[in-house]
Amino acid sequence: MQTTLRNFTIMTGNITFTIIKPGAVSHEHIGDILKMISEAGFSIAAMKYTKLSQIQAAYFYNVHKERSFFSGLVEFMTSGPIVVAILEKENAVEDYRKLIGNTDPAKAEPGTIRKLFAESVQRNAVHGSDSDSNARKEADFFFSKSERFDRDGNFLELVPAE
Ligand code: IDP
Ligand code: MG
Repeated sequence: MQTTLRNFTIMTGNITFTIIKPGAVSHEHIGDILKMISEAGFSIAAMKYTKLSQIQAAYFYNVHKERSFFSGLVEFMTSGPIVVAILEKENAVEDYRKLIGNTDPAKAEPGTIRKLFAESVQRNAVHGSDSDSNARKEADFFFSKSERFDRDGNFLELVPAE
């Protein structure tokens, strides 16, 4: 039997990383949110249903460790299962931040994911990377090289964004 080796696709700046947070999962909004992501032109490069440990959540939100909301955020993020995914699209980071809306749902534009599904600033339905370099770091934290694919099914190799 012959095995054909697929190519690796190298991406710079065309991916972002998202989490559907515990509140949105427990309220059965996974399907609605994935539909919005798909209709906005993002394709799924990697995805899993998982649950964060305290250490994983603290590491992921380490940049906020001095903030007053940090311990509450870690508690919330570990309170139930989540969906983590790498999304691929041109200009992915910026376009996804637009699609999810402001951190505070009261300030989010109508029609954004957070406006529709967030319960509060903390329980704001989804995470979206804030830069190309963080998108890559977050994608690397959750997915191995053999778990991410481009639209043709080739392995997706991530390289540092300039
Ligand atoms: P972002 O998710 O829009 O990038 P960040 O400022 O990076 O917002 O904050 C990370 C997460 O921490 C938010 O998505 C939210 O869940 C939580 N958070 C941010 N600010 C507050 C706050 O003032 N009170 C409670 N939770 C907050
Ligand atoms: Mg952030």
